[in-house]
Amino acid sequence: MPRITDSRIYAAAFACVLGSAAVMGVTYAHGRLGGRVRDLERVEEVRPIVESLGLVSGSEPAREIVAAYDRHVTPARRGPMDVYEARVDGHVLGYAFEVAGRGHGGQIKAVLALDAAGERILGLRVRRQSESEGLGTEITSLAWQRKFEGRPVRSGSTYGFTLDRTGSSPSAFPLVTGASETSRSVCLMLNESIAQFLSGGKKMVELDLGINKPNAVTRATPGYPRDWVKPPNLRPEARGRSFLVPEGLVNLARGKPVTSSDPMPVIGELPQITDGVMTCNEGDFVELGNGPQWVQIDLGEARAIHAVAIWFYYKNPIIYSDVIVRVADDPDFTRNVRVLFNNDHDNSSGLGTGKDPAFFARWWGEVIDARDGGAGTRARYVRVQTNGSTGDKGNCYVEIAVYGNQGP
Ligand SMILES: [Ca+2]
Repeated sequence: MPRITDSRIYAAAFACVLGSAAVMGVTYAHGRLGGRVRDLERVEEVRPIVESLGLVSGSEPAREIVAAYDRHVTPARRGPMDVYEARVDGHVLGYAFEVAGRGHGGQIKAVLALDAAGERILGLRVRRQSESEGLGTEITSLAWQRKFEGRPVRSGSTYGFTLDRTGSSPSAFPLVTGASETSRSVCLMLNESIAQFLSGGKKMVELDLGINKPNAVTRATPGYPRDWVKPPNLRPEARGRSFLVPEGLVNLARGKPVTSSDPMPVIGELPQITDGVMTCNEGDFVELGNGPQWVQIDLGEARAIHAVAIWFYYKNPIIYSDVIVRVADDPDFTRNVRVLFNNDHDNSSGLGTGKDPAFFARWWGEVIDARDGGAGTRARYVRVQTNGSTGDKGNCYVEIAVYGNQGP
């Protein structure tokens, strides 16, 4: 009997040992496999970061990719924004950060790297994308991604790139062949991230003028006036220019009182200029007398203004003359007067020569930049002046919106 007991004990012990060994074996294998998966995931995680920063060429073995990350890159914060700081020999080489946006077919993720001064792009690497076949392969190609290297991140007051089809300037976005929606998404996603980085990490968004809501505007077909003389300072059409502002701005002008150099308009009434109606049909516009005329909005109190959007009468192709936009602390424009825009190239309106370009009034509105480096322009009174126009309408205003912070 003891032998049976022994053999049972041995059998049980043997089974136990065997089982443990098997469990250990599986655990070991799983651990190794899991480790390898984690290693691979880590390589894929850090590869776009070190490649965009130019720390590796991309052809190195996986362990060198990871080693370059570990040696040079530290996760850091820029205000509320997560960035990767890269250092070489104790000096900051640059910063990389994740960018994300929605493309035509799904989400696009990439890593963008800027130099230490925040002036030029070091590199761009697309992480993954679910754009449709063909369109996606171009944005993941090294050739396309390398088109961004060395490009300036700001031109004048514009962050990032413009979707200018004819442009060959350094700020012209490298268009994706046959994919205007993808180009638009990627361009906007890069511009928003660049603006956020340059604004100390504060989230920046494209200014929403409300023109994409149904029937918000009259979609007049762009064209040219008959027998017109082209102003020497006429700029190309600027539709689709991305204008980035801090999140949460509102139209401070909506419903605010309007005064004018012509208190008795030929057509319409002054409150229509701030009533939020941007359509351009009969009865939607205010026509002032001939010659230099202005309209003025009192915001009620001084606010940080980031943009002034103007819709002149736009149903016909019209270029308004001597467009001058100013802000001041008092209604008579004697205190702290600042010029936001002036395209009076020959000083025919007498407020000084302006270097801004002439433009066609269009349904997408004219956005005047008041960001002033990011903090906005602080003022209570906004005055927009014109001196007639080329075309058949004199000084005709549809709407003026003033975008700024709701609070003080
Ligand atoms: Ca209106």
